[in-house]
Amino acid sequence: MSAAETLEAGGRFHSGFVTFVGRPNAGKSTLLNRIVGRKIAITSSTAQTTRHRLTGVRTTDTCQLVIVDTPGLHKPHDALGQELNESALQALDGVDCVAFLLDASKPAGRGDEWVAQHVARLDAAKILVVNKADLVEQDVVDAQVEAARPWADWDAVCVLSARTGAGVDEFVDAVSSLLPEGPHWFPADMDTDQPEEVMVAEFIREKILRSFRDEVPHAIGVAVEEMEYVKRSDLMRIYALIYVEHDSQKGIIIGKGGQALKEIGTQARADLESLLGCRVFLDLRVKVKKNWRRDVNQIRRFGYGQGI
Ligand SMILES: Nc1nc2c(ncn2[C@@H]2O[C@H](COP(=O)(O)OP(=O)(O)O)[C@@H](O)[C@H]2O)c(=O)[nH]1
Ligand SMILES: [Mg+2]
Repeated sequence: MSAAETLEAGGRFHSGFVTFVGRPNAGKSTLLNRIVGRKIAITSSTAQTTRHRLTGVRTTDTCQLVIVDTPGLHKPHDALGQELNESALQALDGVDCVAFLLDASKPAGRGDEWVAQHVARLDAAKILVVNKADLVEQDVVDAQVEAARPWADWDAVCVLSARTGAGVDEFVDAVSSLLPEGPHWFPADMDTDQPEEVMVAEFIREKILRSFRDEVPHAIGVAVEEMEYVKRSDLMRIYALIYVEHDSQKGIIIGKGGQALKEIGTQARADLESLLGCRVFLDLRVKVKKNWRRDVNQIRRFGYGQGI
């Protein structure tokens, strides 16, 4: 029987809110993109890549998963870190299901256990997810599962690779079976709650995260000043500002003869054209805003953490 037939035969529609938690870099945003079926969340190997709490929606004939991706939980070092933690913890309130992600390639440690302790206390279905299974042998996966098993009362255990997609359908099935009966919370054709301008700013920030090391990625904030669609040439003109904290960082982002900034622009434009489905003209400027990461108002103005 197909899913649609099951519904007609008296099965009820299931839906609910699912939160992904786990330490930075576990692969939460990659898994979200994989489940939604297109890139809505940025990813990188830099910690604190995700600064927004964002929602991705996957709707099937029988079920709707409303997935909340969070900045990873970690020990905060500054106001930005604190905001990101608050945002991640708040996202746990009242959800139907929590998926706790572990990176298979890093031995489960105290940091993971700390996150799992928050999960264990929740009145929600709990799934242990061991991600990045493509990177390790089966015995390593088994060891991760055994290490994490006592941390909470898991309703399901899933081993998968968000990168290759292996095991992801099984994970979606596991979540679906744990969700209560419920309505469509979002229209079936809607896959994210993020405004276009926020996604554009984030896609630009992703290129910076992937191009620079050390402090630079953390010191960056991106804001879209203006987006203007020119119908005649099917072109979106985008004007965006990249904020840094110090003059030296501005120099690094711009690079010799503007080369580094140009490269960021080229990479971002390619991504933005597939996001927006039209040609893109991208104007990027770099501005210094001293110590913005200590300024909660500025953090929220960017929309990071709990946003405005
Ligand atoms: N090999 C491998 N890499 C992955 C997998 N999932 C995520 N990654 C990589 O791990 C890094 C962190 O992923 P991201 O989704 O940004 O992690 P987040 O901080 O938990 O949201 C990125 O470089 C991803 O490409 C996976 O299943 N296999
Ligand atoms: Mg992320």
